[in-house]
Amino acid sequence: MERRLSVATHWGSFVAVVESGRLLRIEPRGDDPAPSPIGPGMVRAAEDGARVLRPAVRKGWLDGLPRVGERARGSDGFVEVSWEDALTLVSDELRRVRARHGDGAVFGGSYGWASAGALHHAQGQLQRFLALGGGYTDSRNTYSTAALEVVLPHVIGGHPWSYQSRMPLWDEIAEHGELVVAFGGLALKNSQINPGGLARHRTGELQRRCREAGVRFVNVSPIRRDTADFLDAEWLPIVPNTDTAAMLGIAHTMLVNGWHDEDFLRRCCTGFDRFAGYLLGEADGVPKDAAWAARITGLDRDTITGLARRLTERRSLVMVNYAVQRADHGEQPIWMSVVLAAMAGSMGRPGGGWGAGYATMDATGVAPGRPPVASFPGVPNPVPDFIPVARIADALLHPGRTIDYDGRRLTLPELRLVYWCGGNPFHHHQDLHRLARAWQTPDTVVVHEAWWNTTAKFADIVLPVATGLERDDFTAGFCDPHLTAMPKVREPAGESRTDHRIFADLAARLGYGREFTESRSESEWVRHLYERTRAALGDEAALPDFDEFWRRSTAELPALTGPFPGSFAALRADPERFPLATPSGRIEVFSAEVDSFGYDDCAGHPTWYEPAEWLGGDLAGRYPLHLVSNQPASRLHSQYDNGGRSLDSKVRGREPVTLNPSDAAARGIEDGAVVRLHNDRGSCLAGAVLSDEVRPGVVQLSTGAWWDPVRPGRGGSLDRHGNPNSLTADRPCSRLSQGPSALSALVEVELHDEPLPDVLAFVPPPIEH
Ligand SMILES: Nc1nc2c(c(=O)[nH]1)N[C@H]1C(S)=C(S)[C@@H](COP(=O)(O)OP(=O)(O)OC[C@H]3O[C@@H](n4cnc5c(=O)[nH]c(N)nc54)[C@H](O)[C@@H]3O)O[C@H]1N2
Ligand SMILES: Nc1nc2c(c(=O)[nH]1)N[C@H]1C(S)=C(S)[C@@H](COP(=O)(O)OP(=O)(O)OC[C@H]3O[C@@H](n4cnc5c(=O)[nH]c(N)nc54)[C@H](O)[C@@H]3O)O[C@H]1N2
Ligand SMILES: [Mo]
Repeated sequence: MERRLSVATHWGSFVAVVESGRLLRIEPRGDDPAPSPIGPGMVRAAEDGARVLRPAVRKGWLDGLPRVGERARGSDGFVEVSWEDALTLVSDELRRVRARHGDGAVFGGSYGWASAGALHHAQGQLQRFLALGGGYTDSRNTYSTAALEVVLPHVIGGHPWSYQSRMPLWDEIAEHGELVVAFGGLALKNSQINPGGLARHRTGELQRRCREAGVRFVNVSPIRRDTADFLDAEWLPIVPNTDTAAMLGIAHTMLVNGWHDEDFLRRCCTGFDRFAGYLLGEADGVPKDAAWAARITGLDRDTITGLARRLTERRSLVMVNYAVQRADHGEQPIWMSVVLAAMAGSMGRPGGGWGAGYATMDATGVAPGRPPVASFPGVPNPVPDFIPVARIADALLHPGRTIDYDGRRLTLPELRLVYWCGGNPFHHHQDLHRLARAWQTPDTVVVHEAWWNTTAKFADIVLPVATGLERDDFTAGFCDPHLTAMPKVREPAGESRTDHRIFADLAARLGYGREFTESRSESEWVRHLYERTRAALGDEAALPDFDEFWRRSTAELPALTGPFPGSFAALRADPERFPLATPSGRIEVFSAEVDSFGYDDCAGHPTWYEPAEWLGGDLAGRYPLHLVSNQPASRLHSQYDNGGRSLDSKVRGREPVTLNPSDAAARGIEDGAVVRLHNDRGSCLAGAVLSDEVRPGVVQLSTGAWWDPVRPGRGGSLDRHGNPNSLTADRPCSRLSQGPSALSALVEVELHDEPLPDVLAFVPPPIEH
């Protein structure tokens, strides 16, 4: 007898078809207009040879030699142990490190997307466990948008993510908008995703409606397919990392022609005069005019002046995606895009103005938010220390060193125990060889993983976890107005257990089991979190009781309507009554606060800084191709790289890399060939795909192929599989955000005409049973 059960993931809701406890298929749901193919491919990974089946401990660590062997972590074999022994090892080590080195020596920043679920959120589980045990060093901001999160509150005020509810929705753009200029495009591949879940993928149909209503789209991006064909967008193949220069050229043109919105700039912004001086080149003698911008960006001068005219004449929307800020000086394109929109005349008008991150997930522009949903409760962390999220290798390599961060000085802590749960730093961090070296410094690394990915292979103690298919939960995504039930659809593989159960057992050993679980079982927690959500929403929301919800497997949440604080429409209407939460109450074209930090890499107004690596720099002589390591269409980061969808996308077992045919021809590379990408930091193999949809001088290699280094830690050493972070630089965006700058990397590509090494990424390390 087949049973059909509800599945919820970051890439959408599906139906699992199960027979006698076996997961047969995962199918799209009938009411999802654009289901993601990542879902059905999950079945292939559910029980593949890469599953971690039993707790395992690295041999060298078990022998009491945690630091011995310069490159032991990532190279050693493992010994399987019982859960009893594993839990004893972890709790004893936590106790030892806390007593010897203090609570701040435990790193629980553990960045990562983990899986959907209100209860089983890996990071939430870890951080409650560590906070109740005395605290931990945390991380701040995200790999996604660190530069945006730090700079935007200075410019428009409010919570770093409040822009989500302050920018026009797709519906409004369709109704009122005329022109959308998208820096970084609007890649539909990214709208497969929404953190926390997603009942129905709507971005595609909403974009299409805009086009049908006559909205024109401009795709400013090195890659044409960053906009869907049906948008019929004008493609401006910009030199990567030069968006700020393009926007400055447009702004200069507006200014000298008097096309800019003087009224809005005077009433609703502060510091435009200072910025205008910069545009005109008053201090540095360099007017940031269209000709100047054309030289930097590779765009035509007339295109730039034309954009200035069209942006001011039409109801226009200036959009930036996230990739433009995951780059050297990534704060600048964000800040500058707000200033450009403020100049263009549509700020605070229906369907126009400014917005960020449209189509980076199926949430932005779809809905302004959703009512709060209860999650596993956090507790305050007794340790105040944190690191900016992407400074993990710096902290491990240089404890005690001080760094700048958003006007403060931070001292990098000495981390002795690293606890990672729900993230994959050996995919997500830049310059993985540097991370591999940094990773040798702590006494102990504990990782909860379901698969023997690279992060598991680099751990000392690996605890096998149940996946999101192997436990009961429910979820609602960001801005997604649906609750979805997540009943267990298969038993946990091998001896794996939920993160919650692992932490509950550890907490019990450490003497705070009751505090951690509040004496609830997992099923009681699921029911409790749902009922708390239902009670908080009140009778009007009319959510069914838990049993009814579980039977139906979905429940609709009430829509969230404004007004939302910090609205640009309100600001335009009356800036005295509706000031922004910035020091001036206005949009800060010039920020006295940022200026007062005195940073040489982030001034008080948007500024063009030459990126450390770009096609216009000296290094391009040696490494003439810009590496665009964007998000994969075939998976979520590294998740389900071993799933059907991602495996089917590989070229001779390697991650596909897309090159322009002219760059390929110059190197004797044909479609389907295996190539080697390299620079001074590392090298990797990948399978060539030729396409003129990628600008000449640019190569596109998605993130997330499980890193498969021949000699981990050895600079230049080969990755057999194709992870771009074997090539990227671990360089902060600036002293302001300390964010990751993955998209500022130059490489060279050559045909790999040697024998092909096997890809070992999906093969577990040597394990003694
Ligand atoms: N070069 C380059 N690098 C990048 C980027 C880029 O654009 N270019 N993008 C960056 C961005 S935006 C991001 S967000 C990061 C993403 O980086 P991550 O969020 O670290 O990537 P994921 O692959 O989602 O890793 C999640 C891990 O958690 C595990 N997991 C899933 N569910 C559970 C669970 O319930 N419990 C436990 N214990 N584990 C679980 C999965 O198996 C997986 O290994 O990558 C960043 N890295
Ligand atoms: N399928 C899928 N969707 C995802 C994810 C995933 O892993 N898989 N990850 C999710 C996450 S965590 C995040 S943070 C978002 C990220 O959302 P984004 O950061 O917006 O997504 P990316 O795919 O990294 O980049 C989008 C495009 O930006 C362009 N680009 C890169 N550099 C530049 C530049 O300097 N200038 C200009 N103009 N364009 C540039 C590239 O052509 C690239 O295709 O995506 C989310 N969506
Ligand atoms: Mo992200």
